[in-house]
Amino acid sequence: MSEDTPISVTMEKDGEVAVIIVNNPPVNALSWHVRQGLEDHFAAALSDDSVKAIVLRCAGATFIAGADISEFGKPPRGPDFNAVLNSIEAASKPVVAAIHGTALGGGLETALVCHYRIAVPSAKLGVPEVKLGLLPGAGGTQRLPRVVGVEAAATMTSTGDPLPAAKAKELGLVDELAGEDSLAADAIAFARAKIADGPRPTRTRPVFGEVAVIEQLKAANAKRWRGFEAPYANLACVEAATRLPFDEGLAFEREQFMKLMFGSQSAAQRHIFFAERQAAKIDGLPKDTKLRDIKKVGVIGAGTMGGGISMNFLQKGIPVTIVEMAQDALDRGVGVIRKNYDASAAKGRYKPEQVDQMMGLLTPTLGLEALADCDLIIEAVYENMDVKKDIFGKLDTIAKPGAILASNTSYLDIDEIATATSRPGDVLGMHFFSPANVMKLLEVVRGEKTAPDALATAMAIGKKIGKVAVVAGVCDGFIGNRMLKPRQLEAMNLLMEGATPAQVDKVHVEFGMPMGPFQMSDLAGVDIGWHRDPNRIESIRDALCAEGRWGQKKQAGFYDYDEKRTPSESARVTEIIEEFRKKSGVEKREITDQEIIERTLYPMVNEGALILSEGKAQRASDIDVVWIYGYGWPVYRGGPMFWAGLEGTDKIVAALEGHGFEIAPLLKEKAEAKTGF
Ligand code: 3H9
Repeated sequence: MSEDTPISVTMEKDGEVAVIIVNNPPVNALSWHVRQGLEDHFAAALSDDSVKAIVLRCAGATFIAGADISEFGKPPRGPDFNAVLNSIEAASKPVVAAIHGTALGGGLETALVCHYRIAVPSAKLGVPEVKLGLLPGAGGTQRLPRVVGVEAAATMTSTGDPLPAAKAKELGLVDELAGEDSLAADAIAFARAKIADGPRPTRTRPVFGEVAVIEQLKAANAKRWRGFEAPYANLACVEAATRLPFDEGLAFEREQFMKLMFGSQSAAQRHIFFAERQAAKIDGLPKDTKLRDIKKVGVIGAGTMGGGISMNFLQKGIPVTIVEMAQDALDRGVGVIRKNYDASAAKGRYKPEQVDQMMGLLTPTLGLEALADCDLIIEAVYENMDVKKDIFGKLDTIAKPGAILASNTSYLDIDEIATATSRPGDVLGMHFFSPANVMKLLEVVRGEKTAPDALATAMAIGKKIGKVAVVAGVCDGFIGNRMLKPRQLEAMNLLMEGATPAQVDKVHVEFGMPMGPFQMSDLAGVDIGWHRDPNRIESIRDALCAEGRWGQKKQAGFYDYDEKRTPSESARVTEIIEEFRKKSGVEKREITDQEIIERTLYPMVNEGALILSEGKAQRASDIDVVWIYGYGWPVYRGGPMFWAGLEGTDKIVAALEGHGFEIAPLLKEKAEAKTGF
């Protein structure tokens, strides 16, 4: 151990039991110095004849939550993890892992080389590596099926979802449940009781269970895993465990792990892991900024958005007063909330009494005056500046001092809305994405005068209701919708030049998006933002709208739809496009899939660069988070700005220039330096 080695592992003795304690906040990750400490202290405990059994436990909030992800891709330091695990496994004295909080990834792999495991009832055990585009690469895929069987091991590794301690005990992953507050003592007593039994064999235990379950998992998750490499690699390793001797299985696992570790998917998924946590941080704001207390929320508008927004708070036990203009709209809105909760209850997500409880927290009303005692008021009426200003003007006279006044606008100017009040410091945007009770993204829009504590409170409440909140500056469409604009524009231009909606959409779906621009338009409503004058036909979209082709809701849009909303290519749309092409004298030509990528996705990167240099996003990774959680950008491509680095910013600039785009100076800079964002 050198002088600069942090002391993150210590050892105590309780009679014949040595207790090795890991203390590496915040999550006891297996940083190089933890591996070093484990190696040193296990060696010491094993060579001490007075020690007859060893307990491994952790200080702080959790057991070991995995390898230290921040070390990945850096030059190796400290002892090799597998070597440390092998020496624990080979210990001649029984080793007991004492688990609280979460035993995840490398943490569970460490527990798996221990001969016994004891856990508190609130503990969770899992191998979430797949969510980082990886697999448990320290023997997890080989040891787990020997303990819990093929089905549980295949499910745990390929989904990454952790098990509660009680379930883990049922499966034999945990030997005994400790008292919630007496783990340290219970583990010592358990270890003492195992001295006579000695270490329990691990590697020689046979794998049990049916391999057929692996194919069933693949079939059941085909949609969810589309494009991902890691779930399949995890399953291949579990399958290998069923037919290969332990050491060969380990070698296979290693090979698969290295392939994933040095591939672009895991790099992207690790980027998003940190990006999501980084997004919560507000530049220039002290970490200890005092938050405002949010005990009661007001929502204006009981339409789809208002209802969805309200559900987020009700689910967290926060009372909501919901306001509408007319009784029937209010009743309809409340009815939809109830219906949604009942549907979730039918799927087993809630008990009926929980639904009643949540609905009991909802106060429907027709007057804004009822919002006087709310700490946060979110306006979710239709997109019209005058209407919004009128509401905010009224709120100014009704809301209590210090209440946060938020607009759910998706593109309007928050600063202008704030001028309708005498308290612009309390005004900000909280832009939810539809369906608002499901989508994880929340853009928190910081106005010019938004007070720091109002902003910090909106971000914190976002986290509390389970959203990934990202700070955006005031601009047309904020981060997400602003980047959507150039994409939609070019998608339309491509139709004029010879591409079909189906071709453009196919390229996007193959890229990994849940749907393409035209499928999205049909789903959202082709008529959104349309001028509503059927005689004014200046674009393909105007022509579709004039004919009532408003999208899925009309069973006609860029595609034709049957009663089950199954799309098919539309001869009429082809005709409309042809007419427009002729009228504007554009020559039809073959459009390649590559050109579609270059003209619809590269311009998003260009717009992202503008957003960054204008300071409308705090950092490139925030833009990535917006696109992953708000629009379904494939996480294995890391968001548009991360992807730009993979693709090559120089290649992107060259292609955009070739297509006649004006290049954002920041993107040009990155291209010249041949770096990503
Ligand atoms: C692995 O184990 C591979 C092995 O098979 C080995 C193969 C050879 N490393 O999430 P939070 C940081 S792969 C480094 O906000 P929570 C995180 O960035 C790993 N840092 O807390 C944040 O930092 P900051 C498998 C980590 O209470 C802080 O800790 N394991 C790691 O909401 C707090 O995090 C996983 O994938 C890490 N492993 O949730 C588990 N984990 O404060 C990943 C966290 O600077 N971790 N940090 O922003 C988690 O799922 C959650 O962090 C956890 C706590 C549930 C543990």
